Amino acid sequence: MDKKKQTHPADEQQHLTTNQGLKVEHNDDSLKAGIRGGTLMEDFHFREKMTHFDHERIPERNVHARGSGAYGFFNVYDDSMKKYTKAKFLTDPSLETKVFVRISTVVGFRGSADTVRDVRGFATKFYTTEGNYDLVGNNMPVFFIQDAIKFPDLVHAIKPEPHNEMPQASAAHDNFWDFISLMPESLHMIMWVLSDRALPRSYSMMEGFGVHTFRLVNEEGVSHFVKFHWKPVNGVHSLTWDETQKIAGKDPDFNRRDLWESIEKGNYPEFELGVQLITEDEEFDFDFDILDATKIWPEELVPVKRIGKMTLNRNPDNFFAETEQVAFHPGHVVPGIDFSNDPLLQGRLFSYLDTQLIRLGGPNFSEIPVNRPIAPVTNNQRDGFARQTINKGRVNYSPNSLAGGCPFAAGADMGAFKHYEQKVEGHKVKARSESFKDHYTQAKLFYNSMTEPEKQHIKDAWKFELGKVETMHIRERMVEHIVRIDKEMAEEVAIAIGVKVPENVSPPHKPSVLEGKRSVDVSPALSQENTHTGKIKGRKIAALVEDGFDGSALKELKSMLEKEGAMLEVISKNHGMRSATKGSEIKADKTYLTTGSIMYDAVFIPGGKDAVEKLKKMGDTLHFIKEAYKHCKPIAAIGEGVEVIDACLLPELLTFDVVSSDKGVVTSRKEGDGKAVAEQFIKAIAKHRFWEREKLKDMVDA
Ligand code: HDE
Repeated sequence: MDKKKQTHPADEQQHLTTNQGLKVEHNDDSLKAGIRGGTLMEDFHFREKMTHFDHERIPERNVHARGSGAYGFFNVYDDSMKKYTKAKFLTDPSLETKVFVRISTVVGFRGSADTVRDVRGFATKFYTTEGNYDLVGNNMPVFFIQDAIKFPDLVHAIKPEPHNEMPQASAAHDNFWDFISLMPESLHMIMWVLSDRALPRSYSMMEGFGVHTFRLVNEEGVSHFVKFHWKPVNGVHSLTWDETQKIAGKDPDFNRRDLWESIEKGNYPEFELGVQLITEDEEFDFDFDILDATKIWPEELVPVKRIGKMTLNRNPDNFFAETEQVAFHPGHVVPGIDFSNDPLLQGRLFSYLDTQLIRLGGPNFSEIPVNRPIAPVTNNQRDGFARQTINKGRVNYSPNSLAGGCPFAAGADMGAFKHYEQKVEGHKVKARSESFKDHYTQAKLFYNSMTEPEKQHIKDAWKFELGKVETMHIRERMVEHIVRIDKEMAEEVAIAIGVKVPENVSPPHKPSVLEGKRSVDVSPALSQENTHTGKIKGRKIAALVEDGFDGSALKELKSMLEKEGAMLEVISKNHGMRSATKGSEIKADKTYLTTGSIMYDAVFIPGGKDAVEKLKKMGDTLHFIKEAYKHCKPIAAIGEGVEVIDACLLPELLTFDVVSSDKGVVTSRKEGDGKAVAEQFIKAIAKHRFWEREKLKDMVDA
């Protein structure tokens, strides 16, 4: 007789059950002794439900607590990397390697806002056929400190102060700048953190860096030093400081939502993987130590070779199960990738495994679905909290004869990982190499490589950060460091924070071992303005619409934007359908109450006499346009729509029928110019910001 097939509850109707699979009859009242009586211990359903709830929270990550995740895939372009590495996923173009990426802020708690000034973590788990490889990087190529032993101090200093737990997700407080003022090795990283790189417009619009020097090792056992890069296909784009603060209130999930929505809409974020490679012989050729994580290898000295592309194309199904429980570790490597002696990296190799034990409750976190490798796992490790694998057989030790010696260690020729045999010699010392003691050259290099607007943003960021420091001698010590980077910057900052620029600041120390080595004074690759690709994929454009708008102009623009992977949202006073004079009616996506200009990259105002008469008189509309203008964003209008821009009385702006993207305001009163306006508007959106307007910002009341 056939046995009844056992099915999983999820395959049947969705009955409510206990964790034992027992169907539950009543979920709204606990079991009581009489209708007004006490609750009975016997109510196992109540106790199970409540106990589970009581244990729902796990410790958030000490750093990088707030993150967003996505699945995707990686393809290497060709087999040219065979010369450098035996890692299959980097050399076999026929392989498509599944990935999970988690992008995070560093300082804020798990519920903090996305758009704070901070480094972004950029961690990628490659599920390769040879085991999981984790590239646990950041969106900045250097780090604050040179030796891992200072990490607990750095993190204590930057996190909220321990006596009152303030401020949240911000470095702008005394403890942090006290620490930094005494740690000049951090100054290069500080320049990055004060730059626009710390305010990404979108997770698809930032670079990623492995930061440390790693090794690639080929089939012959020859090693090259390598630095890893992620280059966003969308280019690098940032928010302005004013926008970030307003967005933190209006939509604290701004970057997370943007990532989620782009993937749902099929505008998949894409990043090219790049490598900088040098031979072992070149190790001492540069005016920095390649083991020092506070230094970049300027791309003009060591070019980035783009070797493959990652596409993020699937959102996780469950935030906790996947994004929260994912466990990265720089020590998760595959054959062909190895470590350097960078003392920061060496410390990380200890910390990441250690932290997962407390965060995920024991040693079996690699069995959680998001962490599970696709390569088979066979070893003698057993038991521990929440063990999932049901190991069979009696043998759990090695060597053994009872299981025929299995599982046995494979040779490197059978795909096993073999540590690179580096010769080491030296005294056991707690000390730092002299070659690590140049703390200013690359901070200066970064600053000198910025455009004028980028420099101004850095100066403004100093003013904000140090302006929040209450202890005057910390402000003064910081200004002394800034003098060694750029005198003019120090003078401007000093005035703003009310201190004097000290006389006779000692010049920066340059270790003699680094003198006369390969160097550059300017690195154009450091300016994000040089990363723009002319594409508008992932950008969001607002259209301001009321009843009686010109539907045909809006429709034309919408379809042109969508073809380029951008998104148009209709904003109106109220939700519901807006009637059109020409073309078809359209649904309002958002109202002035539920959104704001800060959430968009550009603004469009279609014509239509009735609509424009209303828009011109609406304070919210005028504020929207003025604020977009102040944030240097493209604005376009066609037909009567131009009158709404005129009504804003924007400084130094006279709208003519000049259909040009030069100034970022694209207008024409001629209805027939719809296509030309749209084309120029798209060009302006690609440029993103028209920084020359920044000098007018005090004249715009928004
Ligand atoms: Fe991390 N870091 N880190 N870090 N880090 C963690 O690991 C640590 C450093 C980075 O999305 C922790 O699982 C030490 C550099 C990312 O889950 C912890 C040092 C870089 C993430 C830890 C560093 C990073 C982390 C906290 C100095 C860029 C988030 C939770 C030696 C190359 C990964 C966890 C995710 C997370 C330790 C410095 C990137 C405590 C000791 C440099 C992207 O283990």
